[in-house]
Amino acid sequence: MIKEANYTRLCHEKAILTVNGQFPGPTIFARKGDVVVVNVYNQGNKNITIHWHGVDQPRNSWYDGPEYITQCPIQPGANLTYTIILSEEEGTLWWHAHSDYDRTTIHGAIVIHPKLGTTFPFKKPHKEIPVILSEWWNADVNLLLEEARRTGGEVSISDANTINGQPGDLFPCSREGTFKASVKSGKTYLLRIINAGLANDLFFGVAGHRLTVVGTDARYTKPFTVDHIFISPGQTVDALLEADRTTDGSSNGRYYMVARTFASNTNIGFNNSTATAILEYADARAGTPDFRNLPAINDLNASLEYTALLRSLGSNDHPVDVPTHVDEHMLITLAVNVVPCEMGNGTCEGPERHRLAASLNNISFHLPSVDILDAYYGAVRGVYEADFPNKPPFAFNFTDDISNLPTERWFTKRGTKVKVLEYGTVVEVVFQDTAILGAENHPMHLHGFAFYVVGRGIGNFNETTDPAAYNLIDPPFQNTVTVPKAGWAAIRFRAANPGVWFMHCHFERHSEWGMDTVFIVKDGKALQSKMMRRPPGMPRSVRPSLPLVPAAVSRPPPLRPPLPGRRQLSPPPVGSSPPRPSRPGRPSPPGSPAVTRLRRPPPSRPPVPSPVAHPP
Ligand SMILES: [Cu+2]
Repeated sequence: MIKEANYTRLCHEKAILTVNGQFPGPTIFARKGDVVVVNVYNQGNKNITIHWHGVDQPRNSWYDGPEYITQCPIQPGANLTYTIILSEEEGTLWWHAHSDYDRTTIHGAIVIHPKLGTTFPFKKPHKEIPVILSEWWNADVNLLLEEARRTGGEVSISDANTINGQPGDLFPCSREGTFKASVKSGKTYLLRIINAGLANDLFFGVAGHRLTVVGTDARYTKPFTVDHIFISPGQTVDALLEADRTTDGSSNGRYYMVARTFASNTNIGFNNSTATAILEYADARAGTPDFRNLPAINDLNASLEYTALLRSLGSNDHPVDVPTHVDEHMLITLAVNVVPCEMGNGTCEGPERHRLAASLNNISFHLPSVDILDAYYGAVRGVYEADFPNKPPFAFNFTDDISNLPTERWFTKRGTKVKVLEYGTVVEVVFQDTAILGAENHPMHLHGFAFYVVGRGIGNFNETTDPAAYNLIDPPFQNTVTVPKAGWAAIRFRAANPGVWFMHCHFERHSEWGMDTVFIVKDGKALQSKMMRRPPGMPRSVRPSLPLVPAAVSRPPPLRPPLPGRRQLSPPPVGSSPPRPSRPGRPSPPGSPAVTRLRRPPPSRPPVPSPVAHPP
């Protein structure tokens, strides 16, 4: 049941959208191979969809969830029964809203235990501890989003990182609610860690204890032991914690669990707060918990060193099957961009007063007004174009210093372009970050598949030399890969799941701006390689057809020559959107002068100079 409920965090009460009144939402417990049926009743005040993150949903993209990709939204008062087909996944996944910024509060864990008669490939833990990492905004985040869609500027950063919905006792008014996990000395615990946040890569660790990572994204890994983990939005980590401490002279038997942002681009706004929870031994004394120091806020090496440790387990029960032959090579550039401001040149709140955007291969994805799956299934023309390119339109030094990139590179174009694959095609995608408006990590998430992350590097991908260093033996199998700042990551998957599958950056603002595309995998010949038939009761379109770009701004304005010393002054972007008119069925919240509710004003940018003001 989607409904509003009042929650108080940081001394501030507000109504948030919840599932069954709970925040974070309820956990779905299942076993490998189960089929889970979930009835979603929308008693909220806006359109909504739910996505089962990391569930491959074989042949069943009908119930995958992303709004206007595989379904139209569930309107207020309506309901939809999702069928969630688990197959190879075992470990921790999660579910979340896939409409607007609703996943801020509408999310929860999916815990997939081994099949009956099988067990974990490690010592059975005494208990399991959920660790859902996320963010809290004091303001209504969908109002902030609406404002950003209007202005073309940023969405304000959150007010706190959270652990299981709580900022922890380093924040005001937060002592009482701080999440506590009780442990007994001598026992082993399985932490099921999820990064459900919208904007922040995170480091996470537990004072006085190390963590032995045994899984990620519902696939087992070779175990490795670390002081802290690194986790991007969309990812999960399963880690064992040995409760091997006792209360002694120096410790109260209380230990902080600590989560803090890794900011890959410190030129943009980011949340640098530290969320805490407390691990408490049965014989704990009152007093301050021990603290765990995490890597510095911008410690790129710490994030890379952690990620390099991830390896698939590769046992008899959990074998590795990396495709060694590739049918289709794709190089996809990731960029934060601008598009012309439709309100009049120079009046938006993005860099140089353009509208913020983002792109894959310089196409900024435009959500259609009916879902792509329905259009594909019903052979409806005009909803999408099947010409998403296998490489970027321009070759340039993608990761060059931002000040060396000409201003023309800032601009992108909107389009609803998808990539169509024959059933069974082996695809290699190399994601290449660009420095266009600031290099940054990007957690790229693919629906419908997990993929092997066969390579990763800093700088520009070299198709001649880099593949030689690929790991084709035991690469990690994930559904969300962290593409490193000013670097690249290579993934491989076999397109043996027919349907329509979204692929997007799991930084919400980047996805909102258009860092998305869609794979359509065609049916194969055998019955078991064809999509299931359209189930009854899918929601109908509620949105009028929208022009791709308002006619008045179908051409970009003339570009100004680069201004020496200017681009460094313009903070590269954070937060906002292509202009999507507000949707029918989503009533404007009453009394909501969103602009006055921004926690901080957008960074001031110098006015756009007139041509005569250019230096010679
Ligand atoms: Cu991104």
